[in-house]
Amino acid sequence: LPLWERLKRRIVDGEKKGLEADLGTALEQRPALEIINDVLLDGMKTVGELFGSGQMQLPFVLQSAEVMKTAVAYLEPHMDRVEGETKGRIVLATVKGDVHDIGKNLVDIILSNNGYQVVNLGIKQPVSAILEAADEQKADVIGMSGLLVKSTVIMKENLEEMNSRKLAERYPVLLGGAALTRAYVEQDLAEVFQGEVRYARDAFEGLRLMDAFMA
Ligand code: B1M
Repeated sequence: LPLWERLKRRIVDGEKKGLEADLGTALEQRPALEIINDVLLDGMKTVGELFGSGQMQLPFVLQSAEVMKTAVAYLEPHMDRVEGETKGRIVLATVKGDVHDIGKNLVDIILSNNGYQVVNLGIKQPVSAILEAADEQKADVIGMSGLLVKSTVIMKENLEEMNSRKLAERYPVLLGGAALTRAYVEQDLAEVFQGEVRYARDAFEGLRLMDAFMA
C-alpha cells in the first residue's frame, strides 16, 4: 500500500507495528497537522462507520483509538507553536458518563499550540468538578466535549446548572463532539443558556471561537 493508505489502515486495523517509521516518513512530506486531519482522522471516521454498522467490535475500536493516540503523541512535538503571551485560559472536559477523549485532546493540542492555557480535566467530569476547576483556575472559558447522544442532554443540564449558579454570564461556553449539531447548540441550547454558548465543528473552529471570546 502507498504510505497514506497504509497509515490510514494502521488506524483502522489498530496496528502499531511500524507506525512510527511510517509517521517519520510522512513528516518528511507533509506537516504534522495535515497528517492528523487528512489521514488519521479519516481512519477514525472509517472505524466509526464500521462500528456503527456492526462490522467492528468494541475491543477493536479501542485498539484503533490507542493507535490514534500514539500517532498524535508522536506528531505533537512536530507541530507549529505560537510563542508569546498567553491569550486566555480554558477549562476543558469530557462530560459526565462519556469516555471519548481523542477529539477533546486534539482541541487541547491546537489551543495550547496557539497561545491558550488549557486545563484539561479529562473524561467523565461532572458539572460540579468543571465549575470548581473553572473557579480555581480563573478560567476565561469553559469547554465541554461529548460524543454520545446522551452527552448532549448532559450538556444542556450543565448549562442549566450554570444558569442556576449565576455563572452563565461569567463563562462563555464552547461545545464540541460528534453527537452535537450547530442548530442544537446555537439555537436550542442558546435559548436555554443565559450566557454565550457556541458550537465548534472541529478543533480549528474551537480556536477561532476562543479568539472571538477573548477579543
Ligand atoms: Co464510542 N461511540 N462508544 N468509543 N466511538 C461513538 C461516539 C459512536 C458514534 C460509534 C457508532 O456507533 N458509530 C457511538 C455513539 C452513539 C450514540 O451515542 N448514539 C459510540 C458508542 C455507542 C460507544 C459505547 C457506548 C459503546 C459500548 O460500550 N457499547 C462506549 C461508550 C462509553 C462511554 O462513553 N461511557 C464507547 C466507547 C468507545 C471506545 C472507548 C472504544 C473509543 C473511545 C476511546 C477514547 O476516546 N479514548 C470509542 C471510539 C473511538 C468511538 C468512535 C469510533 C470514534 C471517536 C473519535 O475518537 N473520533 C466514534 C464514532 C464517531 O465519532 N462517529 C464512537 C475522532 C475524534 C477526533 O473526533 O471526538 O468527534 P471527535 O472530535 C472532533 C470534533 O467533534 C471536535 O473536534 C474534533 C476534531 O477536530 N470536537 C470539539 C470534539 N470535542 C470538542 C470540544 C470542543 C471543540 C471541538 O470544544 C470544547
